[in-house]
Amino acid sequence: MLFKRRDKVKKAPQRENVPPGQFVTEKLPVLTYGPTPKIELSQWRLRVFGLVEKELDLNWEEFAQLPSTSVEAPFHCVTQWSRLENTWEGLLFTDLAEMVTPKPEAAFVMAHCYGDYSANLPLEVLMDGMSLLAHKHDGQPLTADHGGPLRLVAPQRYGWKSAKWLRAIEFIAEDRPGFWETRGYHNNGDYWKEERFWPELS
Ligand SMILES: Nc1nc2c(c(=O)[nH]1)N[C@H]1C(S)=C(S)[C@@H](COP(=O)(O)O)O[C@H]1N2
Ligand SMILES: [Mo]
Repeated sequence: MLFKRRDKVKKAPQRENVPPGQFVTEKLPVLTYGPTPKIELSQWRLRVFGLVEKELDLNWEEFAQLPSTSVEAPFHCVTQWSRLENTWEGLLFTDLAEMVTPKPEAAFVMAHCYGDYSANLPLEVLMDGMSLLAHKHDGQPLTADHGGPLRLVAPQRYGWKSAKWLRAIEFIAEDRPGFWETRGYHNNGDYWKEERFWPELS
């Protein structure tokens, strides 16, 4: 593997307790809407576009040159399972932001995926120092089912925001709902606040 390892390990702030309404599991279940897209590494690209000073369009070799950082973080799915200990490895979102320089108007990010899926997040959440573009989980390259070759991981939100099979990152000024956010899931998805579904549905 080409990925350069960094020494530092980021740790998501762990609270003693599991978020309300969640149950702990040891396994990492697969949760996907629709089929797992087939992505050839030779065809894979990551685009970074929108409100940035410098857009990017990287192939896998280019992506693999970028610094890789380990992050330890819990993973909480809105369907109520939580896997508390996960080690993700990849490009910290803060490092990506340094490469592209978001414009002052950029306030939100849309993650676009191979297949028909997207997820929106406030830029501030992705700049939390532990959100990353991950290519490894618990020391192993991400399997296709878990979003390989590359997925977003936003440890401070429910799992649906951690978009698998990342294809593009778009910096935007006005918030827009993603795939599940247009289908009844809460726009924000903070698991400590149990922001599971549209307020009018609960
Ligand atoms: N592209 C894509 N990303 C996705 C999903 C999906 O259906 N498609 N499901 C989301 C949901 S609901 C969860 S809980 C996590 C599950 O990740 P896992 O399958 O690796 O456990 O991926 C999220 N990312
Ligand atoms: Mo989920």
